[in-house]
Parts: sequence; structure tokens; C-alpha cells
Amino acid sequence: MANVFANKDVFKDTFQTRVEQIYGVKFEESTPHQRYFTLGTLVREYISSNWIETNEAIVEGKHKQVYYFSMEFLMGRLLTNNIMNLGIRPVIEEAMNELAIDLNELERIEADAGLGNGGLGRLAACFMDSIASLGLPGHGNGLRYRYGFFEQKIIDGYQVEIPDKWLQRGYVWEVRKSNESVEIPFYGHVQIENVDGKEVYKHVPAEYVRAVPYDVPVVGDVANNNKTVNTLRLWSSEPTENKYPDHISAVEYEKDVRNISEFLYPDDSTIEGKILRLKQQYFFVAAGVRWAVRQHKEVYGTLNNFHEKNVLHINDTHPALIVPELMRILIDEEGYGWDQAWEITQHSCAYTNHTILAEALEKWPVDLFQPLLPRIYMITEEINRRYCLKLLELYPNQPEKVAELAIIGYNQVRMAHLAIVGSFSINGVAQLHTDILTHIEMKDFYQMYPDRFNNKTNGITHRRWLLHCNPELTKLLDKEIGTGYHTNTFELAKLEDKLHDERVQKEIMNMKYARKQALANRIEREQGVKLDPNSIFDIQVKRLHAYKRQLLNAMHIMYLYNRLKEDEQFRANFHPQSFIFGAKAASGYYFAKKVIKLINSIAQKVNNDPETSNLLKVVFVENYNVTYAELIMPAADLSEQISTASKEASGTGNMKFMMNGAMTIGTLDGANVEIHELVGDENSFIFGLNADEVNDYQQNGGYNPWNLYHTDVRIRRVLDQLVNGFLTPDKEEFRDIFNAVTHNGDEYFVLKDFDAYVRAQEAANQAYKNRKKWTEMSMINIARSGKFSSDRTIQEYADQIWHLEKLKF
Ligand code: GPQ
Repeated sequence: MANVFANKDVFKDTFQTRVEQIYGVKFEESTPHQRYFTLGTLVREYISSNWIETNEAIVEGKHKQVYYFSMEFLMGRLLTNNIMNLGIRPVIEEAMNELAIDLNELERIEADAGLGNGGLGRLAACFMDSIASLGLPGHGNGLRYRYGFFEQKIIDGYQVEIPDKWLQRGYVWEVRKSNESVEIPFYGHVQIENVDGKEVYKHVPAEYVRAVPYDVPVVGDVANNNKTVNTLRLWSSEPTENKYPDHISAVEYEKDVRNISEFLYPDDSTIEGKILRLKQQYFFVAAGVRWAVRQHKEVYGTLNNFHEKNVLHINDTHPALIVPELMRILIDEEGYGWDQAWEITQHSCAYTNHTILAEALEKWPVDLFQPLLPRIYMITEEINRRYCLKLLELYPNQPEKVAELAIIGYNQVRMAHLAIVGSFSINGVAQLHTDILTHIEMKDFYQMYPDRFNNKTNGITHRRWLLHCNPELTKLLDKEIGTGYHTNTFELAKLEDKLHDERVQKEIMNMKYARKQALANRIEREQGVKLDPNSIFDIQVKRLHAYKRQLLNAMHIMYLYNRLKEDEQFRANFHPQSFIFGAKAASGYYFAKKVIKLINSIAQKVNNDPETSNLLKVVFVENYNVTYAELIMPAADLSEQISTASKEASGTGNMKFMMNGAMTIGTLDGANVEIHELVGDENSFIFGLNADEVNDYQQNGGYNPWNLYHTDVRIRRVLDQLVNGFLTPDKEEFRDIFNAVTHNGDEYFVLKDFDAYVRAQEAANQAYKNRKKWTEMSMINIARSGKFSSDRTIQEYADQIWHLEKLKF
């Protein structure tokens, strides 16, 4: 096919013709949506040849591949990403200009694909981009939820959730591959047959669900002659004629079946043991494993070398059923004996842990698991039995230890234990997190399998989080340090040579001002609050969770407000500061929703007080998502990373902010530790308890927050204001927040870290007044952020875990 993007004239002609052909309207009368969809279609068609070539190159080169299994892929929009990675943006831009079409407007039409909750889902999306951009063969495997992460509205200060109908107008990037559908069995029983004197197990399911794949191309950056287009395969559940249970009607069956890929579970902090979620997990795991197995057999005709040519990556415990599922295929369908099947399985699987929070560790009640997946349960039991025999050797006469470490215990299947036992590699997502895993949370496993554990500090794709979202900074960097950093972010270090160059400093200041203005414009347009780009933009955007301590931020603002109202001198020395929040709370998470209401109540009070409104502004942005983040990340001066030390496994927003020149105000938690190592005390504002201190307190039953309430007048004042009608007429509105940090022991050390946080905030506010110095600090942060490109992370996965080689075309 002729290259329609070869030059602007060819593209212009084709584009207009195709709009008319597809929609049967004159080009001049076509709608922006029709134009967007046609442009997307042309780009997808253009991608096809490289997509085919990539798949051929994998087969011909007999390349090893990774399948990244994840319940979440928070992709955001893809048009800009794709045309930038393909290097065709200039041609399109020029043509659109001549047609008097605003390309940005077309880009804004695309729905934000929000098939994930937060960090874990966005990490998977960044990884997809880096795998393809490094020319590595690797595919995503997930669920095609009909409704993604809910849309958030704020009404009267409260969060209201609205279904996210992202597919309503069609999704231009996906290709339905019905011919590659597979049938996934559920329920029923296991039958034992005698074949040639050998016992053979067979699952006799009561129902099947059809899994239909929708493939989305993952386009790598074409730099360095890279043509890689990998596949993100998302499975949709549909009814099958094959077999459905006799006791329900066809209508009910159809409804049940469609439910499996209907909704993303909107809670990533507490795991709900719901059968639908287990169904989702087995559904996309079983479909994905069949995909990998079928592809492998087509090339090699045997599964003997499956583990030499494939890695099945388990993104958190959600896809851990890969382990018994692959065992089932090898044993029941391919006739392998247990030991060889185990050898292949255990050498195929790798697992990443993303949290140490106990409430987020998945455990499935046996009563729920066994009826749904009888054969998988049986295999899991056998894996457990053999593993417990080993445990018994290690811990003779310690049955309680064996019970504690078993895969099945107290009538629950522990998914983390299953993933650890079944994988050749287990990694944490930042050095501190991995240290906590190996020394505390998974200490016994680490002793058993020291060689399996390793660290892979997270990263973010600089293509989206710098080149795409911050055109001003990109242009400036291109001019000052060349474009080498586009493919090797360590070259950002060159910016340090210009640290004291006043012209460059000025340009950095202008860049920041422009990005702040752009964010301020949207906030004013949508929410009616006017922010001054000369004020400090202090931003906390992430999921709302107690451990992330948005409450600490909010309490500090209340303290600031009090102080500004009554301390003349403080007031005179204070640089205006704008506090911006963005966060979604899980629908059933009562405390998190209260904190949203609190922030909005503070905003009401503070923004409408003429005495302070020039100094202090508070905004809670509505519906924070990937697309909004692209506007927010470049606009920050201060990046709030204030989780209770030890609780945030890594964080990735911290990296996006840093790469765009924000200073971190944060605890020594997750990857903040590594940011701090790179920039030092002079270029970050670190405060509060460290992970060891938090741990020590926790070992000793916590601390007594009442002592702080009674001895720190600032804390007492703010807490009293929560319950005395200061913010809302209803004095009970925030009673439970008051209780959480007092009567209930302040689990997340909000009061304990309050004083340190106030001092760090003061230091930041004062530092900002010296704009020249601040700009140098900002430049140091940009210059040293190269490590946090997910290209670095993925290269480490590829070299040290997956053992992948770059594709040759
Ligand atoms: N994370 Cl277990 C999620 O976003 N969802 C989850 O279910 C779990 C972890 C986050 C984690 O909280 C962050 O600290 C990490 O940066 C992120 O995963 C990616 O590793």
C-alpha cells in the first residue's frame, strides 16, 4: 500500500477522500468526530505492515517473547502517542494547518482508555510503550472492560461516580479477532479416567464462556530503525453455543457471561473476595495462556522448550492462576508428567509485587474457588502439597510455620504464595520496597529462594511524560542539549552544564510559567477558580488512600490559613501558594470520600476569604485521569509525595513531576528514596519518619496521638476545627476523620509527621522566593531524572529477568 503519510499533499487528498467514503458526507460538512475517526483509521492502517512484520520477525528469528499479564492497562489516549512514535506528526500537522483543522481538537476527541485504577495500570501502559520502543518482542494480555474506571463528578463537595462509557462511539485502535476466540470452562466437576493404566484427570465443565480477543497495536518509537509494533490483547466475554448450564435460561446465561468483562473493579487498596473478580482473573489468564501456547506450538510443534521461548509475567497477584493453568494444559492436554510440567511452568513465570499492604494481598476462600475452578483447585492443592513437604523439611516440628507459609491455609488460597512458589523471578518496584519484601514481609520466602528475588525500580515513559506533554521543555532541551535524550534519557544530564546560564534559566522559568498558565486556564474554565501562575503550584495527584495522606496536606492548609489570618509577619514573608489536588476514591471507601469532602470544604472557605485569597488557593480538580495528568505534571513547582514511609511501594507520579522540573516534598518512601539519592537534601524537601521508625512504632503497637493533640496547639486547633462547625454547619461531617487520627490511633502517623511537614513546607515556600536558585534546583531535578525512564526499567527486565533480545527486521 502506498504510504499516505509520505508527504502532506498525498495525506491531505487521502484524508479528505476517506472521510467522504467512510461517512458519505462532503468533507466540508464532516464533523470533528468523523475526522478524528478517519485519521485514526488511516494511522491504524499505516501501522499494519509493521505489525505484520513484527510478528514475522518474531517467528523467523525464533525470538523469545514476554506476555505481560495484567488486569489493568491505563492507556489514556493513543493518537498523539502513535503519530509521535511513528514520526508522522509533522506531516499531519502541516496538512491539517492547510485544511484549517485544529489537530489538537481532533486529538481531544479520543476517549481516555481508563482500563486501570492508578499506578499499577499506568505502569503497565508505560511498559508497553518502552518494550515496543526498545524493539523487544512483548505483548500485553488483559481484559476489555466495557466500562473503564468511573468518571468522577464533584457535587456539593462530594464525589459522584458515573459509568465510563469509553467504547460508546467505537474504539478506532482495536481489531476484533473472532477467529482467535477461545472457550473458557467454568464450574462442573473433575472426572478421573483410566487411560492405558494411567490415571488421567479431566475437567467436565458446566459452562463455557467465549473469550474474544480485541488487539490494539502498541507502536514503538521508530527511532534507530525500529519498526516494532507489539500487541495489546484485550479479551471480551461473550456467550457460546458450546455449552451453558441447564438450570438457567439463555437470557440469564448471556447476562452472566457479559458481566465478566463489564466492569473494572474500582478499588485497588482492599481486595473484595467477589466471585466475579475471580472469574475475571481466570477468564483472561486462561485465554492468554492458550494464546501463548498456541503460538508456541505453531512454531516449535512442542511445549518442551516453552520456557526457553516465553515468559508469562504476573503483574501483581491478580494473574497468579497462570501457574496452575499452565500446569493443567501441560498435564491434562499435553500429557506431561508432573515434574516436567512443573519445570516448564516454574521457569516460564515471573512475578512483580506492588504492595506490602496486608489488606491488598489477595486471598480466595476455598469455598468460592473450588466450585468455580475444580481442576485448577485440584492442581493448586497438589502444588501446595509438594511445596509443604519441602517446608516440613526446612521447618521440622514447626507445623504452625508450615501453615503460615503454605499456599492454601485456613481455607484460603493465598495468591502471593502461589505466585512466589510458581515463579523463577520475584521483584519489588523500588529498592526500599524490595528491601522490605526480602527483610520483613517475605523474609521466609527470601531465605528459601534468595536467587529469585530482585529489584526493578519503576519508570515512566518519557515519550508521553516529557516529549508529548511538555512541548515547551522539549523544545528548550532540543536546542540546549540536542535530541539524544529522546532515546537515552541519561543525556538529560547535559542540562547541568547550563545550570548557571541565565538565558537558559530564564527559558526554564518561561516554560514553567506557560505550563502553569495552561493548567490554570482549564481550572478556571471548568471550575471557576482563578489561579495565579506566579504562585507556587503545589500538587498532589494520585488515588485517594489513607496511606498516601492527602489528609496531612489538607491539615497543613488549614494550619496555614489560621496562621496567615493572625500572624502579620508570617503573612508578609509568605509567597502565595496554590494547592491542587486530584484523586478518585473507591466507591465504597468511606474515609477516602470524607477526605474529598474535606478538601472541597477547605477550598470553599479559603478561596472565598478576601483576606487570604491572594495568598492561598485550594482546588480539587474533577475527574483526574491520564489525560488530565498530561496537563498537570508539567505545571507543578512542588510534587507532594507524602505517604507514610514504607507504605508506598514506589510511586510513579513522583518521577513524572521530577522529569518536568518539580521539586519533591516527601517522605523517604518508595522511589522517593532514589530521587533523594540523586538530587540530595539541597534539591528536595524530605521530612518525617523513615520506614524503620514507622516499623518500630508498629511493632510496639503504635503511638499515642493524644499527646500531640494536647501539646501541639496547631494540631489541636486544626482538629477542633474539623468538629466545631468551622468548615461546615454540620459538626458531624468530619467527626470520623477526627476520630481516625485520635481515638483510633492515627494508623498512618499524620499527627506524628505534622510538625516535620510544616517545617518542610516552610522551607519550600521560602526557597521559592529566590527564583534563580529555585530554577537551578528545578534544572537539577530534570537533569538527574534520566534513571526514571521506563526504558531503563524495561532494559533491566529484558536483561535480567526476561532475557529478551532486540528484534531484527
Ligand atoms: N499499586 Cl498492589 C496500584 O496502583 N494498585 C495496586 O493494586 C497495587 C499497587 C501501585 C503502588 O501503590 C505504587 O506505589 C506503585 O508505584 C505502582 O503500583 C506501580 O508499581
